[in-house]
Amino acid sequence: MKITAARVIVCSPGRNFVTLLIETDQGVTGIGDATLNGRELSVASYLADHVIPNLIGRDPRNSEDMWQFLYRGAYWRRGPVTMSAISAVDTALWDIKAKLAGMPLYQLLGGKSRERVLVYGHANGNTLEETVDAVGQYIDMGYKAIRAQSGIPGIAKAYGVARGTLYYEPADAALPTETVWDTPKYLRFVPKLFERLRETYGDEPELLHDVHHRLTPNEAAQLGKSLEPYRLFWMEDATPAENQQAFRLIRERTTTPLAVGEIFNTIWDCKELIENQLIDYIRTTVLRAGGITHLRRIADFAALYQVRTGSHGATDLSPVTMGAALHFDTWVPNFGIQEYMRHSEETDAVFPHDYRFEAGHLYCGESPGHGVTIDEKLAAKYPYKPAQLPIARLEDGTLWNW
Ligand code: GCO
Ligand code: MG
Repeated sequence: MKITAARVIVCSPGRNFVTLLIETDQGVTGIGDATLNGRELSVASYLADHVIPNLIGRDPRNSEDMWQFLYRGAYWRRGPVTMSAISAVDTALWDIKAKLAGMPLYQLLGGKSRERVLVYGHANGNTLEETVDAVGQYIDMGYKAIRAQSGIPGIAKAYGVARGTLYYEPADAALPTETVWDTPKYLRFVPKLFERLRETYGDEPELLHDVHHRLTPNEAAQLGKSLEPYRLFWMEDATPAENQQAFRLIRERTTTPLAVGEIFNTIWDCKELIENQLIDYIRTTVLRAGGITHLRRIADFAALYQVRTGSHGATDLSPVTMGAALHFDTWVPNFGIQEYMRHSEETDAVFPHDYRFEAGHLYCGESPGHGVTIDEKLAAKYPYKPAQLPIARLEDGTLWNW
């Protein structure tokens, strides 16, 4: 069996997506997501110029050898561009493998460990009151777990506040929007928000919060401690994680569960965090961390230390990633939760899929493969639009972590 052709499809049905489609001599095709928000064309070129010529003529069933070939064989290892490209190839090959077997992808991983996948949605508002109402709307929609982000008094354009109600789309301009950050204002405000959420909705709903890399380890420890009474499911990306040992400072001072990993791309980025039990949830995804092949290694390693999964699932990860992630989540023994930011109707139409939401959970479909396809004709109607993520600056102009 041979790969006969492959192509990169760049489209923008509401936002930009990069998709790899692989064709074989047996008529079976597979697709993988290669979207890297704000840097899409670099992965498109990596695939088209440097990866696709290597795929033609190779046996698509040897996904492990292909992974090693693209990782070791490139000589230049790791990094978001390389690893997103490898992810797309790997996801497409697992899609093909499962279609050849005539099985949904989760069956090839080891079958079902659960019937349904717990997801969390994104509630947000410009003010504390609006955010409290937004959480109520998510509860009414059936969500059992909700991430709450709010505008902060005195901070213009705080992280995580949407223009729409169902999803948050940060890559909003061809050149980065400038936002302002003020840690003291944030640290004073956030405990008040979660106090009100628990007063209003009681103990039942799981509540999550994303710090989005803004704090120092000591500030993160202070926040974690002040949130302990409100029993968060997790506090996410509390501090940048290039220095994995930074989490030791947070860990030693608070019992608020910690989640990290959406920007990681290999097991090496989270090795110390996991083996020292400095985190509770690892958030690497099929898309960013080398596809099913490598994510499975990360999850198995995490299981040794009772660290559970919590895959990133923002709108910049296409429905292809969501489909593959749901098969992974259905199998992975140490599953924690799955992020679920809904896609726009235009996006859903370009990527027909068989997963569905019901009562706070997502269910992967039963069709062979990962269950997501691409309507190329429709995709062609939405050409690429340059869009970058915002940046953050302190009030004195210092560039901060967005
Ligand atoms: C999340 C994320 C996203 C990212 C986005 C960047 O937890 O969902 O932090 O909202 O900011 O994916 O492209
Ligand atoms: Mg995040």
